[in-house]
Amino acid sequence: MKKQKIGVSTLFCLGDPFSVMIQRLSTIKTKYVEVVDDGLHSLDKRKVAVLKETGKSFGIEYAVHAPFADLNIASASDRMRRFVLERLEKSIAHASALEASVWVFHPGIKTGISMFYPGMDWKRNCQCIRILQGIANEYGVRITIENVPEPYAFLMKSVEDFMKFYRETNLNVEIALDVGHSNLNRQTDQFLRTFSGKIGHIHVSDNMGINDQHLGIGRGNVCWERFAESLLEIAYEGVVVVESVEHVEKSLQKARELFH
Ligand SMILES: [Mn+2]
Repeated sequence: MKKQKIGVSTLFCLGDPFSVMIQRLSTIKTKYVEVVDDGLHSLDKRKVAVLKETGKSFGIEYAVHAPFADLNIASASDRMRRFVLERLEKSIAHASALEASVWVFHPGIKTGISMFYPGMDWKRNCQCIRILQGIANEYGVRITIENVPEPYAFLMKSVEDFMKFYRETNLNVEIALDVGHSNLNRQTDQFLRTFSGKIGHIHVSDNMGINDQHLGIGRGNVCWERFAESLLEIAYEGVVVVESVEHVEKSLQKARELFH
């Protein structure tokens, strides 16, 4: 059995300057890092160069998490959606420059006027995903779409949402299964059963089943032993990225014990 690759997301230090995050990467013992392309760490040419240098020195492989603050691929405004796609294309280009093994992005979210135009936001969400898939193909980047958390008005949170997506589009974009998020709608097992061959990336963090707390592994009510067993059953071969914002080193250690 191949040993599962364990990584860490830079989400835990998104509040720190980019230079501090780079320092943390050199001390944290992991060879796989998912860079959050947002906030103080929003990528540009200089930051990509620093990451590449750091990657070379420490033998780190990267994933990139798309920017998500204020970016809605299902926006009701054409101009806003154009801007969002432009921003996301930049992120894909940076992921390509970093030779990232995967680019993770969020689906769209309903707006204050969605109720007046039933189905429009869903249509725009799917159109934008199609465009992103096309852009990513040009850059040679593999993309995965993340199941996002309750109680927000996101368009793709549940197994049913993803089934609808695959039924109505002929896209085979893989899923970035976020186990913290699927713990909130109690669908972790169902996600694994329904989409066993379509899961291309995994985020792990813990919570008490009510809020998306991004706790350390084992500090919430996720049944990690069962999840680890399920990964073996579906012969998952992607990376497991720790997305906790506390007890990060301990979580990495736990993940290494769990997923092997
Ligand atoms: Mn996530």
